[in-house]
Amino acid sequence: MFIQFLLLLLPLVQWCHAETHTFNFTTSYKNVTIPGTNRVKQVIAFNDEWPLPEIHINKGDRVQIYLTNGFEGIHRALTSLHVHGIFHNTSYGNRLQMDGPSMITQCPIPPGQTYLYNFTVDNQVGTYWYHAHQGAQYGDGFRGAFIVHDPEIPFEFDEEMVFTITDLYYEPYYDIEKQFLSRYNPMGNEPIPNQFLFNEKSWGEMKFEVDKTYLIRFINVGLFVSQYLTLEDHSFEIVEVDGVYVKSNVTDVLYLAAGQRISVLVHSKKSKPNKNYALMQIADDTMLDTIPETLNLQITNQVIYDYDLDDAEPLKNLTQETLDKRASNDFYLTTLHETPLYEKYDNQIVLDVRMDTLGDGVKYAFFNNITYVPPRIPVLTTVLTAGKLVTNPAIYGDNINAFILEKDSIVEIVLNNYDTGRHPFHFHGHNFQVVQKSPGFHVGENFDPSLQDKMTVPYNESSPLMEYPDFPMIRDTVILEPNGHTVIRFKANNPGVWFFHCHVDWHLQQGLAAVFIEDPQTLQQRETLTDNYKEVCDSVGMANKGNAAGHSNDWLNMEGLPRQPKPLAPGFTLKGYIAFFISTIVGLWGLYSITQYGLTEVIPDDEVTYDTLKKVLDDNNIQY
Ligand SMILES: *[C@@H]1O[C@H](CO)[C@@H](O)[C@H](O)[C@H]1NC(C)=O
Ligand SMILES: *[C@@H]1O[C@H](CO)[C@@H](O)[C@H](O)[C@H]1NC(C)=O
Ligand SMILES: *[C@@H]1O[C@H](CO)[C@@H](O)[C@H](O)[C@H]1NC(C)=O
Ligand SMILES: *[C@@H]1O[C@H](CO)[C@@H](O)[C@H](O)[C@H]1NC(C)=O
Ligand SMILES: *[C@@H]1O[C@H](CO)[C@@H](O)[C@H](O)[C@H]1NC(C)=O
Ligand SMILES: *[C@@H]1O[C@H](CO)[C@@H](O)[C@H](O)[C@H]1NC(C)=O
Ligand SMILES: *[C@@H]1O[C@H](CO)[C@@H](O)[C@H](O)[C@H]1NC(C)=O
Ligand SMILES: *[C@@H]1O[C@H](CO)[C@@H](O)[C@H](O)[C@H]1NC(C)=O
Ligand SMILES: [Cu+2]
Repeated sequence: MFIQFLLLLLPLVQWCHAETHTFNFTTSYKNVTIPGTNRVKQVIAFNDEWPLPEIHINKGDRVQIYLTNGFEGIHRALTSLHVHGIFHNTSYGNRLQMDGPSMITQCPIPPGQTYLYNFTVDNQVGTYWYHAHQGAQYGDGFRGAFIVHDPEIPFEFDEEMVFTITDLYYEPYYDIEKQFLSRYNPMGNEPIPNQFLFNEKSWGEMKFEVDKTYLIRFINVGLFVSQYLTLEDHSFEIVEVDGVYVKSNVTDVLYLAAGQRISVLVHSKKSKPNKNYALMQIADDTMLDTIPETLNLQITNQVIYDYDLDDAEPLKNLTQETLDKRASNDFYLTTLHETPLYEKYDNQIVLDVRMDTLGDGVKYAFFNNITYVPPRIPVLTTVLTAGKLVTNPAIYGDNINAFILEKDSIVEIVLNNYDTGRHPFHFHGHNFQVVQKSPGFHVGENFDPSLQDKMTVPYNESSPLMEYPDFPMIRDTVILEPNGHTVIRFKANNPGVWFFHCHVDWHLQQGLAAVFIEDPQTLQQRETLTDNYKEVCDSVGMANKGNAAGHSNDWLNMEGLPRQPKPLAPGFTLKGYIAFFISTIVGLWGLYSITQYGLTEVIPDDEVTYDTLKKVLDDNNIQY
């Protein structure tokens, strides 16, 4: 009896130890000189400071972030904040409206408004990060590490370090976005970064002492490009991936796609070495359509044993091919706690990934031929105000790839890539088992888009490419390789409205996203919209009730719902033809050169005439 009483008390005792961390962040634009260069870039600061702070909490703690939109000037941008990888599990009293993706779980925050992100981190530990979830905004530096410390961390080390890696664009994100999603970029060429950073600097260093074990957490906070890491004459022992402990795996090359995290143990030299070492950081150049001469793909970071010794020289033998071969493959990692494979699924959802040009000449990205177009009001508002209609897919419209999941069902998502690009897919509110992950196919070959379907190897359930692992890898961001497939499984045990999207932010802007509406009936019982939520929606003129189009009188009325553009017409009009013809040439030339030559400024946005385009091309010596 007494023991039982003590046991009852136990959670309370733990609760008493939980801390609350409160932050007051006001966004603003700020021009900073990128350390190590003389480049000035406009970044997004919090309270006038950049880089943004690392957030460190303990498991079970509460976090309260007051985010005030302080953007001023011409670009009074909207904003929102998402902590990547946190589950916001409502069974612990959390609320979904703290997740952050704009138009999914909240209205975007306009200048002058404050939104409170108030949540606890239950049953999760490890390496996470926070970033803006509004357009490509986080690319301008609205990002930082979010570490959840584990009082019972299952390995020993002497010291801990956190490092971010990222790509960087010098132009403000809103300008690049506009150039990217334009008919003057009909090939959909992703913008080429200007630079790569280590911990938001042009290069970094870490100080090592002899005979120590370091826990090093790496986070790719980039918009686009995956990167390799390798440390001269030391090896990495992988112990955590995306907040999940794994059985120690020793490797000398890591590969991190945008959004992914890997923590490693590194054992320093037993006795004092007579040199310092290079921690090389190498961009995955297969993701870049053009590689400008000015772009440095390799950064030499320093591991310093002794400041009196010379800096380490860059390593010379790092070709993409050798790195690719040596990098650890997450599919073959095993979780420390050996969570068994979900052997069967209740619900299989096949998502075919394609890229194609629509009638407005812009290149979009699709799941099953539907490109995500944000609804009129946040999906969460629809879920919480729809009453019994909540399980009727029609109220979510036909342009967000909405899927309704039943409570506690086992869901399998099959991703087939009918595209030549690498796509790191991220799921909000969950991590998932990676049960199949094919290699890329026909990588590097000259690719004929009309053969896309033939060159793709979609998942064939009757003859899977690899054995299903007994204890599959579990993570929250997984790569889908060029023309290959990836299959993931999870249990629908987290009622919510969860965004599923490519973490190459350019592809998200092109519409590569779906929305999983999980056990919405339970969500309706547990959650109501806070006054703060409704206030923010009021201030941007969005209804606090209704279907995807914002109607609550007739829930099936989709009038005014934003929709994807019509397909390219089979026959072009003369004017359209000339515009398309020339813009394709400009497209082949690449977004890089459009930016370089400032073409977007001289090409008028709406009325495109042959003469204006011809003049632009002639003026810039572009052959056509
Ligand atoms: C946070 O900012 C608000 C409004 O600017 C202010 O009233 C409040 O005192 C601040 N709180 C803290 C903890 O700094
Ligand atoms: C940063 O510099 C650019 C270019 O000079 C300028 O247009 C912009 O307004 C500046 N931003 C801030 C916040 O000062
Ligand atoms: C955050 O949420 C908790 C639990 O609902 C609540 O007790 C607390 O007052 C909230 N914090 C603020 C500042 O509203
Ligand atoms: C590069 O060369 C060094 C020294 O020969 C070797 O230890 C290392 O494994 C090589 N790295 C790669 C990625 O091939
Ligand atoms: C380590 O990872 C590699 C793949 O990168 C895999 O082949 C190997 O089995 C793993 N070893 C352990 C002990 O997990
Ligand atoms: C999508 O479009 C492709 C190419 O036009 C076509 O082959 C395929 O059947 C379509 N898929 C669906 C699910 O409609
Ligand atoms: C899938 O695999 C089975 C068994 O090997 C085979 O019979 C079938 O033709 C395959 N399906 C496709 C679409 O390739
Ligand atoms: C949410 O919490 C419930 C109750 O503890 C648990 O069964 C479920 O696994 C949790 N979901 C996630 C995604 O952690
Ligand atoms: Cu992608």
